[in-house]
Formats: sequence, structure tokens, C-alpha cells
Amino acid sequence: MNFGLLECDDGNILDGDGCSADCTVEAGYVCSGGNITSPDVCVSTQVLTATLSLVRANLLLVRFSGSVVSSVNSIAEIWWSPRG
Ligand SMILES: [Ca+2]
Repeated sequence: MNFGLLECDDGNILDGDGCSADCTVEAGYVCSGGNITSPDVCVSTQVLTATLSLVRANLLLVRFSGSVVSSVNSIAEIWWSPRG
């Protein structure tokens, strides 16, 4: 956990999630909230743009300007957010 001596500590040794394996904040992220008992939480600062195209009846194509993660709330509702 982050004792204030590291740029960040998210509790893992993975790169690409905002806090690198050597505990530095990765480009395009901000990390905060870490303390002696809790890890930092890193979020992407990337602002995405989306392009919508109606491919054919009942088929919509969504293209994003960057990597995203998605979550499905219902068969008609999908949410996307910047990866990270
Ligand atoms: Ca990490």
C-alpha cells in the first residue's frame, strides 16, 4: 500500500492499469486514495469520441477513438467507458 513514498500503489504488479509495476503513474491516468491500508485507485483521463453508424435495420455500429471496456445492463443497454 502507499505510504506516500510512491507515486502510486494499486496493489498489483501489472502495467497498463494506470499504476505501473514500478509504482509510477502511467500516462493518461490519475491515481489517488491510497494509504497505509488501501490501494490507490487509478482512472483514465482519456476523453473518447464515438461514431455511430446504422449498418442496416436493427444493427448499430459504434466505433470509439480509444480502448474501452463495456458492461451490459440489459439486452438494449450497453455502457462503454475508457479502459482503465
Ligand atoms: Ca498496476
